[in-house]
Amino acid sequence: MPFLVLKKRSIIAFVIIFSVIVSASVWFFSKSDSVTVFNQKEGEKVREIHMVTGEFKAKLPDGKEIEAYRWDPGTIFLEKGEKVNLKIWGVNGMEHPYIIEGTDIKGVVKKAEETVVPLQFDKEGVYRLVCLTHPDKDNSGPMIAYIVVD
Ligand SMILES: [Cu+2]
Repeated sequence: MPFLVLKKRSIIAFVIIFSVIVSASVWFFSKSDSVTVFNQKEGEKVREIHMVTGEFKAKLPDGKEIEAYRWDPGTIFLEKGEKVNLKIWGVNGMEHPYIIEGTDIKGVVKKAEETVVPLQFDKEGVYRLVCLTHPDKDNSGPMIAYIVVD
């Protein structure tokens, strides 16, 4: 069966080409995440959603104070594929380092600063915007907002 006779060089070349294709597709599919941070083109209409950082405080009968930081509003809605600039105005709390779960979006919202987070989701679902300093009630939270993509 002469067609099975392959030169060692062509086998090596085949293996190299094959592994390049495999790693390229692995890279491509791992990159095609559910979210893309878009680059804004000039004159392009991008919807804005506004949010602030807020704080709830209460005094207990024993004089002890409890507090919870919040994103307000706590739920926002986006269409799948829609471009939105999420503008977060830092009011309460000095700094809120945040992530959006399921994406590589992260940053810090600071007091008296407006943080603009460009959003565009290719997959439907509910994504959580979480403050890493105040993620739950034991850490003056839960400072979690829900991004509903539909
Ligand atoms: Cu926070």
